[in-house]
Amino acid sequence: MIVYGLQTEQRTEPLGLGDRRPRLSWALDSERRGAAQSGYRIIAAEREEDLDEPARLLWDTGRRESTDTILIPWLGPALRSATRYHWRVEVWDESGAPGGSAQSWFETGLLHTDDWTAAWIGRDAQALPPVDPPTDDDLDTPGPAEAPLNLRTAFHLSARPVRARLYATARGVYEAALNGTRIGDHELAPGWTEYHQRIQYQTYDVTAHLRDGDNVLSAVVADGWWSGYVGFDARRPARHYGDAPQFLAQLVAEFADGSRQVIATGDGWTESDGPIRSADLMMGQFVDARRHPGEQRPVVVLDSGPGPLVAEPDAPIRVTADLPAVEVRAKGDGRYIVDFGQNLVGRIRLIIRHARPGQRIVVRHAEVLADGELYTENLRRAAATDTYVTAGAETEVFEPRFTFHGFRYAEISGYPGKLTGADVSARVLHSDLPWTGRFECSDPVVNQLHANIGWGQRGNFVAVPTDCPQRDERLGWLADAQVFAPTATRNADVSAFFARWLRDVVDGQNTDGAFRDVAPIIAFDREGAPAWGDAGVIIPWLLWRTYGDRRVLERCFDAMVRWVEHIRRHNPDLLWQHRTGNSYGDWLQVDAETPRDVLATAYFARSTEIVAAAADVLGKPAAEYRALHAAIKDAFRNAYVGDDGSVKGGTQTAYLLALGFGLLPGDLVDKAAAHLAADIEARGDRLTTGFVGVSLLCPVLSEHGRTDLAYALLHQDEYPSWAYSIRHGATTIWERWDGWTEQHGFQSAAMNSFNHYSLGSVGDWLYGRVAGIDQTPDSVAHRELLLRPTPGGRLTWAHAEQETVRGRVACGWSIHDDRLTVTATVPPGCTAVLHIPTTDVGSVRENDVPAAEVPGVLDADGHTLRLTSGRYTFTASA
Ligand code: RAM
Repeated sequence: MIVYGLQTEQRTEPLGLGDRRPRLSWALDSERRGAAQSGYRIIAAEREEDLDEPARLLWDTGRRESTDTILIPWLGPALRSATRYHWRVEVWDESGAPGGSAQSWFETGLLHTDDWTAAWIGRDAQALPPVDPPTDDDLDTPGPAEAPLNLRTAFHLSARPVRARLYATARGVYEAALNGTRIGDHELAPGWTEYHQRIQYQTYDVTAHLRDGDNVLSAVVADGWWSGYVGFDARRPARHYGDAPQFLAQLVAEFADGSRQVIATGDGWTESDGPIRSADLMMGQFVDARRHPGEQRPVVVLDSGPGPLVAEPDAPIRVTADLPAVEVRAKGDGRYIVDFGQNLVGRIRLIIRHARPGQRIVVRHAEVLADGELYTENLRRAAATDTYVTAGAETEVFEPRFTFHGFRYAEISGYPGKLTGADVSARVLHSDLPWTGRFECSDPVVNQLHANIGWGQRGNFVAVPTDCPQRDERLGWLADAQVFAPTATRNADVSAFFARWLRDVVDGQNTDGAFRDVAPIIAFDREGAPAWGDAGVIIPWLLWRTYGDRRVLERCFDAMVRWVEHIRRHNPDLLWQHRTGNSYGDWLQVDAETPRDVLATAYFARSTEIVAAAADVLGKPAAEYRALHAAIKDAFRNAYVGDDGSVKGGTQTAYLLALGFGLLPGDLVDKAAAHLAADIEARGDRLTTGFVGVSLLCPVLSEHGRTDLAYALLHQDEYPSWAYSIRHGATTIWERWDGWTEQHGFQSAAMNSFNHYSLGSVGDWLYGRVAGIDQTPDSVAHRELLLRPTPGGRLTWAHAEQETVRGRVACGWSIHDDRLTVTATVPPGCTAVLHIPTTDVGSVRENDVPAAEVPGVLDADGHTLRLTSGRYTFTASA
């Protein structure tokens, strides 16, 4: 057996961990059928070499008879701040023989308030020429952003440190440097959280940056989410959090003789102008490369004390790819339009040669073209324009650092000389979550759909799960996140990312128990709408099911209960009609308005059902919520469901909610499923679902024996469909089915993003049904897989893989000449229920061995095999 993928608090070797009782996990791999862990031992020490010295261990669990491999809490001695802990896990296999070992480490951050000596620093506004106060016009016309802070301090070290860490954060977004060299690869740090509640600090290993003698620590801090434009609130200076950026940092150097030196923000730091004249996430960045840091002015030291600082618990934003231009088109008037072939999120990198000083290069961005020119109307107030004024050096590189754009095309004007593809590329940035999924099939359009979903996920997981990355919005909309989250867990390890964002969701809850529409709260202070607020219940449950994260469920549980109680309190007849916030219904549906109370009540039932299930998991009383769930179902049935299985409104989404959330009595299920199918068929195999319904569409059809229809929708390429957008060049998921149509061209620019992940929630079904990876309803963290490879449509094969917390899961199928082949990988310690979609159950074999006799097959019953761990390849008649 191989032990691999060691994690501490759902991250690999985290530096600057804030948890005092972090949880340790590992994954297992083995080709052997039936491989499983029967026991483990964890040992830990402060020095790596001490792991081999039993007397020097800090913690030793001894051999524990246990199959547990995930999220095992640290029960060693209390962790000290700023300390690295090495740990090793040894496992025993199913026969009790040694089964392999692996080791990893984590390092704590500053765990105690009094570890901090740094103070917040900022610009002394008095020292600057006066600026006009904002007028009412500023509310309508975005003004230029504030110039970033250029901060520095010089210090002397009398030796090279043996170890040095920088702990830093900003109210704004920052990049730090030591002796002129950038530190780390974080982008837009510290990311975006509900700043009133907490700001994340980052930890960097800066040992190699420091030298014996004089050193300079510097930082550039721009507005970011703190004081820049956020959402569609155009106030300037923005008053969401603060008026101007601030910085806080503490560098701790440790020397061979055991002494320490701390350099912290506070008195003695200075501030100056720099080449970046303005930088804003939405507006863009303006750089005048002729300008050098000028006169150094003292900073002001703001409130001391740490403020609400927390260690960054999940992966930072990073640049993860560099896409070359696929086409550079000269417009003949000094402008170029560059196509990167992919709608992406990030910024461009431009190389400029032999410019004269003072030449002004302007870069604008757009997702799509109209008549060969950038179409920017849908960006609304986001100027998304970067400007670079050349210094006049032989070679200059322009890459804005404190902004990001959603774009496929860039228009570059003022470029000196001839622009070629070699001089420009697109830097892709997003929260750098480990990519864990792969899906592929025989149909290129479906593969493009999967790629579009993946790009939508990358581009919209930027600090928080956003609705869109390009216009003046980019908010953490709850419904978007909720419907897409199951797909997101397939593609990437989103455990720590969502767990962190859920803190903002929970903090946003009002005193009446209402979650909101967005988190962090910007612009909307109202109560969450049905399917929006419910994310506060649905996502913690998903994290439990997918990752086995009980702590996040515990942490959210009271808030989940309060949400359900909030709805019950205002809707005593259990139909959710009051306090529905800005009830959006089945947002962006196609001519099929689902009654809002039907949708709301269905979600009320779903959230209540989850609360009951979560109570069970946490050992809390569940009966009340189980009874409430049954009562809501009754109310739903009595108010909305006819004896013929019809559901009020008769829309696809009305049926999908009733079926998908299990709200119908047994005798009406088939009838309702028939109504659903009939509606789709009557429209020529077309969908009408919006954001909310679409996430249930294909899964519910499959669950009710109509995978054929789900495939028909998957392959449909007339409007409205996924493939329609692909036929018209989409490389991401559009916000609206009719973002652009042959008949009407662009939808209203007031709301028309070409990179919204919600309608991409079908990705979960591609993995779960087309390729066939799922888990049984009672399984947690893939302990018992449900593998249902499902041939259909035009496909001749499909295959998916997922790196789960227990190990790698794979499932796939192919059909050639009436022969069906099904492959499955089940990680050690897991079992699987595998459905073989054959016409002849007697024909199922591995090599020449009949299914029931195949080693590892625990049980064979008709189309269904129960498997122990291992890798399998079955063949059968198609
Ligand atoms: C739009 C957002 C988001 C949606 C809300 C209701 O502005 O883009 O996708 O959740 O509206």
